[in-house]
Amino acid sequence: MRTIIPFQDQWMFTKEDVCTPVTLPHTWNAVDGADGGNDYYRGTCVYTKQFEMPDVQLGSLVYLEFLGVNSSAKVYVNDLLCGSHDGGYSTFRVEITDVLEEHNTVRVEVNNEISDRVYPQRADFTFYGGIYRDVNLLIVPSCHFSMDRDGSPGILAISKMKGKSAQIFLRAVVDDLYDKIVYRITEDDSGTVIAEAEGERAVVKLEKPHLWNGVSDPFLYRVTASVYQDGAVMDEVSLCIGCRSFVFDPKKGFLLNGKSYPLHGVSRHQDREGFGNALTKEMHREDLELIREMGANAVRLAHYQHDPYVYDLCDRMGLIVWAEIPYISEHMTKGNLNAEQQMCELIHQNEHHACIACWALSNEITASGYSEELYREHVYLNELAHALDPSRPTAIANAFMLPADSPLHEVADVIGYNLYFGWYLGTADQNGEFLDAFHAAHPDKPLALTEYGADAFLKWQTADPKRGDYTEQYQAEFHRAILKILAERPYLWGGFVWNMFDFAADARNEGGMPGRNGKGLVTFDRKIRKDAFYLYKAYWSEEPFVHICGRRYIDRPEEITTVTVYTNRPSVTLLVNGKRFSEQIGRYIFTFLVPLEGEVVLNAVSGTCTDEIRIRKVETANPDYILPGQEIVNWLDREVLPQPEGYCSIYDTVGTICGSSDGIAFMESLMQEGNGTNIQVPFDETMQEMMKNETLASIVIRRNDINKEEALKVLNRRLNRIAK
Ligand code: GCB
Repeated sequence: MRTIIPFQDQWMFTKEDVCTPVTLPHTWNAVDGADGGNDYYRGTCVYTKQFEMPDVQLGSLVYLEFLGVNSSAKVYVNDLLCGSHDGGYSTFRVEITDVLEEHNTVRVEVNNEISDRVYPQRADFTFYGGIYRDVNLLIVPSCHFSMDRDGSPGILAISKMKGKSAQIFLRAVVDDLYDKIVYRITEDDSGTVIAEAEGERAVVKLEKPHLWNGVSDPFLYRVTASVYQDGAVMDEVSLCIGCRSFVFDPKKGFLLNGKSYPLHGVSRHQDREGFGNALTKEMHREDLELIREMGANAVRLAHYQHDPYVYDLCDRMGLIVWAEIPYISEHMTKGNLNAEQQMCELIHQNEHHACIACWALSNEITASGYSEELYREHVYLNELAHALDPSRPTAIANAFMLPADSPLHEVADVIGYNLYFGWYLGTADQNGEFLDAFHAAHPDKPLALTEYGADAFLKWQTADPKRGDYTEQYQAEFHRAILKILAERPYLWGGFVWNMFDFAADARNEGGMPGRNGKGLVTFDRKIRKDAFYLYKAYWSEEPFVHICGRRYIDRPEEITTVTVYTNRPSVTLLVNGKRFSEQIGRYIFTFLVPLEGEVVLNAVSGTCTDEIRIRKVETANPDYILPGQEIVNWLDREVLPQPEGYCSIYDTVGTICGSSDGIAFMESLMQEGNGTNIQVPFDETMQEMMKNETLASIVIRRNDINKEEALKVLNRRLNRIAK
């Protein structure tokens, strides 16, 4: 039988000749990858560990198994190169049997430097370097389930529903000669044996199986495969499966086991404040528990393969998963092999999971431009994913500027658009209009809103939320609008909030938080649920609760303040300083207009649920609540920059400016100058169309990497020379 020895302790880590003892998981970018400046260390670091010869029977093989090393690794034992791996998110194994001695040293050279062939390279998140997931030493007998099939468990188990019965397709790859392979299917909880089968390939039929039914009943079976030689079991592998059917219907949306099951989804990036991507199991679990607490039933595990434990938890919690590889933001001519390898690993390592609904080929891949080569690679990846797993559809998440007539829409089976109307540009309602227009053009393509979101940092508070102000209030207002849009469009197979958690994107500098993408509904340290979290909880969760919004908006200058309460209960009573103020009957969102005087304690009561916040009346608005730089909006109102007759100015819309070829050239050069992230977006016709109602001033105001007042003046001078 195999032996698994955890290999997390007593590593030495060397970065630029400085050596420190570390315990895995570990990253060298936990701090510099999350503090802004796009200057985190990207290079090669070395991990070493000494170990004694393990107890190895004659003929057994020894492997080192890595669950995630970002981005590339070379593994040496006793100074001999035993293997290497490109791609930071998947499991890989390296055989070390023949190089072992009495005393051994393993050395792993890890690098996260810029590459032209390993994905991802351009994306809105930090590529933390390190051995940031677990490492195991595995000792397997000579007759064992294969360790060399793209990091997979060596067995395949996929279930497919046929009417009310399920067919379980089983396959094993065994290295060495063997007598027989036996599969035992048990109920995972009770251990009751349901069926047995034999052979390298087998199909087991379960009549009326207990279905895996999403969050309400995520029932799992366990498949245990044993390989026999000379009458004895040599190796055993077990994994969980579930019996369920998924349908992505272009008109009815998502169906689970034949019934409509709208996907209430969130996206998750894995990193966390202070830890980067080096997480414990408890942290992974906490993330998924927060997702469940909010009532979501689906999760987009973005933008790469997540820790194996996360897919296990999603199986157990009944969360439906969109799985993807980090083929993102730009196509790299030399990157095809790597994208294909990452797809093979994603599928081979995870195909048994009941939770996974689709394999996504890419994310916003046309953000840096479209090419024939990019298209061909999608066709290839699509074929590959189907060949590896004919049971699941492929998917793609498009950038909003990808036009509805792009040939790329023909490739993947299901489509998602990432839309940011109401945040980067335009108004939230435009998301609905965009989706309707695409749906009308492609009525047979299952469509989802795979990303939408607005940044909020808790310091910024207001009674008058506006797009781009980074306040907790605007974020909640934005999500309220999107919830309506989603509810009104049953043809969508799902919506995925971007993002469940704030995350690090070292190239960012906005909202007064360098290095942070603040679109999370929960803070980067997972400690605070923003108001918008409770909005979703009201809509999606059945666990009774009541939440008063605005607990961080304490100092309020308004005479009468709006108090918003979210609950999934049918009524709310508000108490002001202990006295019953008003009772309302309604759904999800309740608003009370409360006259303010002095210190005020607010209590909301809904059945047995209660919540309390404290606010106070102040004479003038608290300046600490307003993001520095926002005052530029007032400055713009005051100082009117020149607007010569017949010529453009920053007060004109992109549509007006693009009325002449000079204007278009001006916009093209402006977009080239950057947008505060490390992704350059080309200013093509679609982009022009999307931005046509934005004034130049409103675009500049959103930039945080520049002196806005100065930039507005300079741009205005340039625009004043362009005739309308
Ligand atoms: C996107 C990307 C995601 C970014 C997000 C944003 O469309 O897919 O990686 O983080 O936008 O916040 O801008």
